[in-house]
Amino acid sequence: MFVSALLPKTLVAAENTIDVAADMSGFSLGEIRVTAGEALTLRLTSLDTQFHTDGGGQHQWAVEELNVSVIAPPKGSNSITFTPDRPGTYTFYCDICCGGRANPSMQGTLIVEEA
Ligand SMILES: [Cu+2]
Repeated sequence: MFVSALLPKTLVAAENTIDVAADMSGFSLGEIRVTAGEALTLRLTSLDTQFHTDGGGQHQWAVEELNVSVIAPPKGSNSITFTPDRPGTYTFYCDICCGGRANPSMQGTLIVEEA
């Protein structure tokens, strides 16, 4: 796609690993752009401790339409590797802490661009 060539690639780290941190105020990345058909690893890190009453310090990164979900333990990381094959705009969310999926601060946009 012509437009995508002009966009900075800073959101996509080397070897297609994308790091996202989460705490009670939301995700460190509100928008993530990837390319359809290319495998990527999403590494989610929770910045909260186990003493959080809401969710126990766990956070999730999930995209329902892509059947992808990863849960990071308190003060820890977890990753998932997947290949989005359909271009589109998807909502990723955490369904664990404060209000879950309905909480607007625990949401972001995953943009899968045509290769
Ligand atoms: Cu969360």
